[in-house]
Parts: sequence; C-alpha cells; structure tokens
Amino acid sequence: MADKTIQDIRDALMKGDRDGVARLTKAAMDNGADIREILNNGLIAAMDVVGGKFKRNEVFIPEVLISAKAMHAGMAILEPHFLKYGIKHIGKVAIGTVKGDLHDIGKNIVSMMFKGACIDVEDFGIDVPPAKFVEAVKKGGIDIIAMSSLLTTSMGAMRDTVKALENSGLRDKVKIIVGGAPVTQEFADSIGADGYAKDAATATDKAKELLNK
Ligand code: B1M
Repeated sequence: MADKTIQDIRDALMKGDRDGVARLTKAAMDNGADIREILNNGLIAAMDVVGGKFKRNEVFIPEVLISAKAMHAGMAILEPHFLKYGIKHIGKVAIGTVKGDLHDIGKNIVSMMFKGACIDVEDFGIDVPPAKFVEAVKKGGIDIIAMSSLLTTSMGAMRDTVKALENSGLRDKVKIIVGGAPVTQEFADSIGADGYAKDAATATDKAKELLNK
C-alpha cells in the first residue's frame, strides 16, 4: 500500500501534477508513511528522473518547471516535519542573477532543483550586486554562492563577485558555481569559480559534489 502511494507520488510529480503531488504526499503522511521514504523514493527519485530526461533532451524547460513546481508542493507538505524526523538540509546555497541582469526563469529552475535535493536556498532574486553575496558569506552559514547570467554584458559581474569575495578575505569560505546561457566552463575557470553547470540538473549534481554529498 505504502509502495503504491510512493509510486503514485512519483508518477504525479513526473506528470507535473501539482495538486496530485500535494494530495498524495499529505495522504501518505496521514497514513503514517516514512517521511524519508516519501522524500527519497518519491519526490527526489521522480525529480532525478525528470532531471535525467532533461539532460538527454527527452523533456524540455516547461516540463521541468512544471515538475519542479509539483516538487515544491510536496516539499511544502513535508518541510514542517523535517526537524521532527531528523532530516537535515545537506548544505546552504545563496543564489541570484548577477548585477545588471533581470532574467530569472533559469535561475528559478536551478533554485527549485536545489531545494528538491534538500539543499537550503537563500534566493536573492535578480540584479544582485557583488556586495550582497559578500554580505551573505560574511554573515555565515552559506556553503555555495550560485550565480546566473543570461547576458554577455552581465557576465563580468560574476568576475566582480569573485574578486569582491577575494578582497574581503572570504573566498576560501565558500564554493562558487556559475551558469546561464552565455557562460562556459572556460569562463568559469578564468574567473576562478569552483564549478560550472550548463543546466539545472547538472548544477544540482555539481552542488552535491561540492558539498561532498
Ligand atoms: Co532577454 N535576452 N533580454 N529577456 N531573453 C536573451 C537572454 C537573449 C539571448 C535574446 C536574444 O537576443 N536572442 C539576449 C542576450 C544576448 C546576450 O547577451 N548573449 C537577451 C537580451 C539582449 C535582453 C535585453 C537586453 C533586451 C533589451 O531590452 N534590448 C533585456 C535585458 C534586460 C536585463 O536583464 N537587464 C532582456 C529582457 C528580457 C525579458 C525581461 C523580456 C525576459 C526575461 C524575463 C525573466 O527572466 N523573468 C527575457 C527573456 C525571456 C529572454 C529569452 C527569450 C529567454 C530566456 C529564458 O528564460 N530561457 C532569451 C532568449 C533565449 O534564450 N531564447 C533572452 C529559459 C531558461 C530556462 O533558460 O535562463 O538559459 P536559461 O537557464 C537554463 C541554463 O542557462 C541554466 O539552467 C537553466 C535551466 O536549465 N542556468 C544555470 C541558468 N542559470 C544557471 C545558474 C547555474 C547553472 C545553470 O549555476 C548557478
């Protein structure tokens, strides 16, 4: 019975059925299913499948976005119970689209996929100046800075952010991942980022790798 419910949650998430995921997740909790089972074998497993399909070009951005929203709905039901069941976030990411850039669709997908992988996310939104990232690292608790850029003209703000962290003596306190359509591995290397990802699924894998998870 529990296995069937978990399978139903996976199917609903892969179909992007937000209400279905919320309803089934709640039903599974009400029926006493193990929260880790719902999370790992239900929501995360299904999102991994969607991420894999996206990498292989079997599904596209709209499907990923819809599934990510369904994932969100399931996570919202589970989240209040996390502490009680001893489920911890595997790390914390501060994410934002860099200064001068207002594109946020891709960044939001990355953000949602991070959350789906049990990574705590502080989302600074768009047009984020280097100082905002520096301030967050200074405050503490941030493992990874994740920067998105969609404009060739805003990519320089990624370099400025890395420099600002270096100048504040904080560079070794945090890992940095960059991405977005014009960004490349070569660019990431040239500014001294720790990682580059071409899409949201790869960004999630990269973040987990940098967190040693
Ligand atoms: Co703009 N825009 N836009 N735009 N826009 C592009 C990016 C552009 C390629 C269009 C074109 O000319 N063909 C071009 C950039 C050219 C360049 O510099 N290389 C462009 C331009 C020039 C502009 C303006 C300057 C236009 C103008 O005003 N003259 C202006 C700039 C405003 C500003 O930012 N200061 C502008 C404005 C806008 C809108 C506001 C109208 C709107 C944005 C709405 C929004 O985001 N809320 C918009 C849109 C929608 C686009 C296009 C059409 C679509 C972008 C998008 O959302 N793609 C885009 C053309 C195109 O791509 N076809 C274009 C879908 C999204 C899911 O993909 O963001 O690439 P993407 O994210 C992917 C990956 O890149 C990656 O994962 C995501 C999911 O897999 N990824 C990461 C993203 N961030 C990551 C971070 C990571 C890792 C992976 O680690 C941290």
